[in-house]
Amino acid sequence: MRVASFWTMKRTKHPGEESLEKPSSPERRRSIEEKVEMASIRTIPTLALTLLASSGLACATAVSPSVVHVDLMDPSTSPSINSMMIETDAQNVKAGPVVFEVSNDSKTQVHEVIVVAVANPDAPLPYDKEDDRVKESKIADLGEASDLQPGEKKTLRLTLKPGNYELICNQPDHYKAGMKASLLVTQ
Ligand SMILES: [Cu+2]
Repeated sequence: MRVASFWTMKRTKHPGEESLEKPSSPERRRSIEEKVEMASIRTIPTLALTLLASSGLACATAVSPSVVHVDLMDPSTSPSINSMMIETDAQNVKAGPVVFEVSNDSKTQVHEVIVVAVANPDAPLPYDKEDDRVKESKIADLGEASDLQPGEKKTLRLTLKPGNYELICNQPDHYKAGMKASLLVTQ
């Protein structure tokens, strides 16, 4: 079976090898059979390597993280932006490892990003009006890239379960000013 399939492959790969295509005498046939046998012996290690390589690839695919780029912006970033905001390039990702590549694109302000698990994506987070910040003790803070200076970049690696999440900046007044973005993590 394996010999036959190798034979087909060999013929397909080398249509120019006419001597292998039309066996004309018993002697010739025998010599071809020997060649095929030798070829199949050489094929076995190759086959094993191929299987190893493909199973390795499958493993790598299974654990490769989702990447979300997060841009923290405000009017100093560009004249076209008229409020503070968080922009992401993915609104939903698969459950598992997630890498947040966070970039503070402001030219003047410190920003940050906190990943918060939320039960209801439409409900506002508990807010401390005196501090002008989300109450961090009352939220499910899963991780953060805190206090990025203007132009600074940070990487945040998390493993997320399916559910709703919110990305917020909790510098004073920034959440209220609009620095939030939703993220849905699916099965
Ligand atoms: Cu901010």
